[in-house]
Amino acid sequence: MSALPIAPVFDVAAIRRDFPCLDQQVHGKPLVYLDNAATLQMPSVVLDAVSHYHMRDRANIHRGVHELSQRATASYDATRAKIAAFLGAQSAEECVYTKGTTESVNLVAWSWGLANLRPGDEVVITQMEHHSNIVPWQLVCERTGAVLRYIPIDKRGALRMDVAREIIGERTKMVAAVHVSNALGTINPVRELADLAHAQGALMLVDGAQSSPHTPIDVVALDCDFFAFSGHKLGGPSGVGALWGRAHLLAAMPPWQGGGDMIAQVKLERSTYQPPPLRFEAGTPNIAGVIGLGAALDYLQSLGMDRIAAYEADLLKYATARLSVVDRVRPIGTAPLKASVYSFVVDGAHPTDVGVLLDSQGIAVRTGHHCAQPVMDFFDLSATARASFAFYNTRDEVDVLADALEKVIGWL
Ligand code: C6P
Repeated sequence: MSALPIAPVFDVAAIRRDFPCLDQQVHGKPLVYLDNAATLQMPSVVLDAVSHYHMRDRANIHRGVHELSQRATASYDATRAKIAAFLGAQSAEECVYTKGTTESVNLVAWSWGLANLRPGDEVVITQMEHHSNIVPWQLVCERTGAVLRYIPIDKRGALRMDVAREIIGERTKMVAAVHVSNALGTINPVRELADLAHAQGALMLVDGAQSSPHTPIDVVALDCDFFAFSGHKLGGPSGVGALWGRAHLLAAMPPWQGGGDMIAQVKLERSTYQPPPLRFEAGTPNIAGVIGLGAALDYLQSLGMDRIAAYEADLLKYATARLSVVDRVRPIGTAPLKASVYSFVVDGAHPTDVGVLLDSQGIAVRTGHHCAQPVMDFFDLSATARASFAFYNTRDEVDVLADALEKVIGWL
């Protein structure tokens, strides 16, 4: 349940006032922040929740009988139910606090993967994964003798589902796929992948780092087994996120890190462990981060994820039309289903130069390989420039970007 009432209309001007960082000049120009796929700006309610913890409730959690620890524990624990509601999960106990998507994938790879993968088993990922959904599987496959396979993409940056149907077979034990590509914006048919995985008795992990900020998530409808996301991409603090997993799968998984809070009893000879989610949460966590994440989820729910999705879909459509007519601009990633990301190259110019010159105009975009080097290899590029949109961006800002691009391209 959201702590804030749902906004009756999607009032972008009012929403922008909730984000203090947006209201500034950069290099003498009004900031146009279009690097939301890297990190979303933080609404005041999150800043307030984090600072309230530090100013009034700062204490360790699950460890103190004193008032401050009780208050901190209550706020910290409350985020779990908010995550469950945000993801459409059946139980808060299925939601494990992590450092973010990267740690969530690593948790599954190192805990479930080491315990379950055998030589000859196959883990299937896609060619458009972020490195955080490639490297953990490479590491665990090396140790277990399992084989890592990938589903290729086509020239538009869409998944080759015809190949997916051939690759996902009786040896497959895990399918791990990104829901929305950070480098291309492609929305993947993860429900279809989950059906293919389950038909073979395999599990399905969804990297939701880029879908969770832009679309309503329902893990039951997606029928996945694990779902990973990051707090900072949702307007929460960095260094915090979550892994959702089906209760019976989490219950069967061994700990992957040991320390305080995850144990039932410790003897010098051996230890016993808490049930999930605590089993996977060793050590003093990012308490303020988890509290801030709870406030961020409340904030997004108050805007309405379906409204956010509809608004951003319109903005991306506008941006695609507006930017695609700028001379020498070539979009990278033109799949039929996309969210929030416009990656592009300027023919004859390096993306870094484009990024630096746009910055001189007050416009923040990301340039580079976006931690998705296999995508760059596929398109025979070393980098792209990427404008990524959020619910507080406007068509006016898209126009500013398009006009600035025309200007800087003239300089290059
Ligand atoms: N993408 C981007 O600019 P962490 O770092 O754990 O919060 O998120 C990792 C991650 C995983 N999957 C996807 C699809 C992602 O986009 C990201 C983070 C940022 O695109 C930083 S590289």
